Amino acid sequence: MKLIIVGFGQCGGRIADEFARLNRKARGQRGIDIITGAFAVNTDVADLSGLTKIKPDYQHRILIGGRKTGGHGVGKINELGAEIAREDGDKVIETIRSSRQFSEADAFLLVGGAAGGTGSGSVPVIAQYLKERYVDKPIYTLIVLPFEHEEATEERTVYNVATCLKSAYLVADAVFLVDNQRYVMKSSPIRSNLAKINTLIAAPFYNLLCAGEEKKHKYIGAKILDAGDIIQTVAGWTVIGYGQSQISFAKGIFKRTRDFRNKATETQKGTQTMDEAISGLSLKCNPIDSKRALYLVSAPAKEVNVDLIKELGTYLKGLAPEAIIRSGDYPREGGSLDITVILSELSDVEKIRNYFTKTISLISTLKKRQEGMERKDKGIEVTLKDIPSLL
Ligand SMILES: Nc1nc2c(ncn2[C@@H]2O[C@H](COP(=O)(O)OP(=O)(O)OP(=O)(O)O)[C@@H](O)[C@H]2O)c(=O)[nH]1
Ligand SMILES: [Mg+2]
Repeated sequence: MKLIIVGFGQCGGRIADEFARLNRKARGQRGIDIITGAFAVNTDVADLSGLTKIKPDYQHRILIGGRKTGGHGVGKINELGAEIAREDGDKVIETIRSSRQFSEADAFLLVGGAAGGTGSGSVPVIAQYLKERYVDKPIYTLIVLPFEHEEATEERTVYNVATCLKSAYLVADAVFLVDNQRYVMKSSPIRSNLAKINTLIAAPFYNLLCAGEEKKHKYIGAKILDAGDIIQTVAGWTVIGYGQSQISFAKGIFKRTRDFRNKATETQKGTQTMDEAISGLSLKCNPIDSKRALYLVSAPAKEVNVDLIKELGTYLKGLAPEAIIRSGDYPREGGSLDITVILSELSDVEKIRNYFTKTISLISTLKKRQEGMERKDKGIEVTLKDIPSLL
């Protein structure tokens, strides 16, 4: 599958940069393209300058709202981010459309951090613009949720997240949810290392996008997972995960013997890897709530057999009984078994629901506070009114 990737704001731009790096890797290692264009859109000049893989010209790094912000961002006001995106949306879309490989793309992926201003406000607006213009290409969004400490210290954070998520969900074909906090737990020593987190966020997409683009016979699986399967699977609230285990040739775990013990270990290794993919999903959710799912198994050709794929299918069906499950295999060289899992069309996601509830109560608190202030402004007059008079 080939994507046009557009990153908005600092977070979005950096993740788009990471996808541009993945495309170079795909070209170098596999001779294929998975990204037909990588763009960064921002109200902040400095953030655009800090990118490394997205081409540095103005046709790939797009400054918006220059007049309104003086090139310094919108300071976490996502309504302003949205307003600027509405004003400059045509410029953004025109720039993307005139890129060389535009027509080759199967879908769009728009990326942004939900808690900021620029990305949070502009991802939904541009998604809507694209949706109105391109009926034949799905519009996906990838929304990054803030670290816990950001929510604790700033009321605005939760509000931005809720409004961004709701708006993106309304217009886009799917919302990939990515929780920054998950990656802190996984790699605590690099707590502040966003670059490393971005690598982990983009990594599950690598084999997934490559699998359907392979041209070399030996890398084409028995069951190819292509753009069509992905498009059929990805809808609404969506999470993605990735697991990997080393295949130990020395111990002969994956040796093709007829010994029943080898077969048992082989299946066990497969389900363990799938467990790892599920426990490492980009946002914690309950697989029972997903209505569509897919898994891709990448491993040396002689290690993947029909039985393993089937077993994994049964295993995933057990976890996500209501989901329509698609699958594929992707023969690779090397010594690892990699499994990518997508759970999609989730009917409930606790964390997202909480953002909405918190924001609703925040809005009523703000309203009360506002009323309180108005009363205070009127001073003694207001309280005077409620005191019984003797006259
Ligand atoms: N994973 C990841 N998260 C990031 C990165 N940069 C910022 N964030 C997160 O994104 C949110 C802030 O959004 P930004 O992208 O900085 O904001 P912006 O879209 O540039 O908007 P303004 O700066 O307010 O104009 C916070 O939750 C950050 O933790 C990054 O490179 N990777
Ligand atoms: Mg910024």
